Amino acid sequence: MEKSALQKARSVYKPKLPVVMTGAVKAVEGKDTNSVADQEEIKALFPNTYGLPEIQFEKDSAPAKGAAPINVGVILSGGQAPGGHNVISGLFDGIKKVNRESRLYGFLMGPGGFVDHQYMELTADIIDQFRNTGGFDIIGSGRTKLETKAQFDKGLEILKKLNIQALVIIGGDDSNTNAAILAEYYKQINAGVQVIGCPKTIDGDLKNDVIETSFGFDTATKVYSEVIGNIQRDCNSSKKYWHFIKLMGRSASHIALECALQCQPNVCIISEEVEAKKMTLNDIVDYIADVVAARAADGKNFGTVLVPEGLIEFIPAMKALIAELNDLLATNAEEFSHVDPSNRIEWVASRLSDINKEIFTSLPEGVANQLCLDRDPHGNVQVSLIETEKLLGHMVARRLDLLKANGRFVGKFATLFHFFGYEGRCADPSNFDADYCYALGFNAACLIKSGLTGYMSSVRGLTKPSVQWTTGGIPITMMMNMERRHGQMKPVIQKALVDLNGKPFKKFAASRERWAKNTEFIYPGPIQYFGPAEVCDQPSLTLKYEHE
Ligand code: FBP
Repeated sequence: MEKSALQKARSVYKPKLPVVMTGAVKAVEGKDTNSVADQEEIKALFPNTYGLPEIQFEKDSAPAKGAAPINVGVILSGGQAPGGHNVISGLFDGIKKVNRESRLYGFLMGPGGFVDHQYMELTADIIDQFRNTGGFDIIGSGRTKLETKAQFDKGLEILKKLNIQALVIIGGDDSNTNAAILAEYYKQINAGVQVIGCPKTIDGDLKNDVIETSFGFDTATKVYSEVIGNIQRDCNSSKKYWHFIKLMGRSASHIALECALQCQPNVCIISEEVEAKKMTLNDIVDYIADVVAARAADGKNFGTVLVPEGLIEFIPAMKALIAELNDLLATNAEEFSHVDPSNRIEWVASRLSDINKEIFTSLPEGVANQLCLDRDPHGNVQVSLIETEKLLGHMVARRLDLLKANGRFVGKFATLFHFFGYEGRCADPSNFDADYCYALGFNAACLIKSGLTGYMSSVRGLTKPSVQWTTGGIPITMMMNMERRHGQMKPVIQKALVDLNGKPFKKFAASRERWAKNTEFIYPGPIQYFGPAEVCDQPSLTLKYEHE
């Protein structure tokens, strides 16, 4: 693999491991745990792994004893997130520290590789090529859902063949939910295989009281903020465009909120607030149009609007439409697949209830079509593919035409559209993510060595310098509740949406009127890997405000 100058320099970066992990550690048990809700149901579903204690690692002063080698398998699951390679290199170094003869196997292209026995051994040569790099290309990732007994049994065959004692699943809330189910199953059948999860997703929605953030959020939001900042500077230089910028993040608006805190745009929509205030699409359009008109009255015919990609699902009327579409398309999948693409909208409209038909047929054709596309394997609408930013831009233009006719808008409204998502998912991890991920992987090796299963690797105190972070394990069942999925109640890890009473949102809400009226753009610039800690090692503002 040919490397850029930056890649070469970056490959020798040594992640700053928490001090506690630099020598021998012992696992100290905390209190027994309970699930966040629905305790009785979760307990009944996880009789072998429910209620386990939290684990914290402490330095062990006892003389180090030699330990047998451990063979470990690793899976990257779901969307890419910067730092995945460092989780794997931390895990590799961790098991090699236990015994030089330990071996690490990577299952290829996600959980599918585990079920289909596609794997490769990750040797030191391979690992060294990928240290501190972005991407998941070391072994690839995939979205196959690991959920059936047949898959678990098939996977066990290869684990046994390779003498693997533990499987590490690096994934988001759904993948870690499945890790917990797998851990429970292997314990129940005495398979002799431990399962450990690691919290991954740029979306930032896998977090709670005990998992402070998912890895990748820090780097991805820094990449998006750099580009938003550049656009803002361009916009403030020519003063002639309104930029509508959609940001990835699935349902939650954490990414949009973090970018707003970093860049201070004129408008940022937060889906969770839209839902809480029961706002309609027209309410959102009116809000943006009023900001545009007020700035135009001050002679400012330019600005930026940040739109979270999941917005459409949070507008109550759209939510109801999507729910009916989900059912309609799931129950008539075969028939729908034969409908000529040019007739799809008509086919769908004729089968919807009157109220949803009215909304559906009022949408621009592109958006209506996008709402009918395939769902992902977890049943989610593929919100990244819906051009919400264009929908809003066009509707705001129509609204401004009306205001103009009434003499309430005196300016110009020229729009440009952007979507930032994929360009942030494989960036070289920031120092924060490089250190955090390496610690998560190294810590996973410690959890394995301690004989634990059904735990998520947990590294905390993340607003402090990384050497002061604390490490341990959290029983995954502790994060679970029961939710309706595909028409059935299922145990799942509770997704964290933006907390409207939390400090990050409050900081944003306290400033947004000023940012709308004035031009108070911030230009964060690119991620810095070398230089002073205040430039290179800062965590996200979301993390900082949540823990100050
Ligand atoms: P994960 O939850 O798997 O980490 O996915 C993150 C994400 O980037 C979302 O923000 C986005 O909606 C989705 O993946 C896009 O999926 P795909 O890569 O399949 O297009």
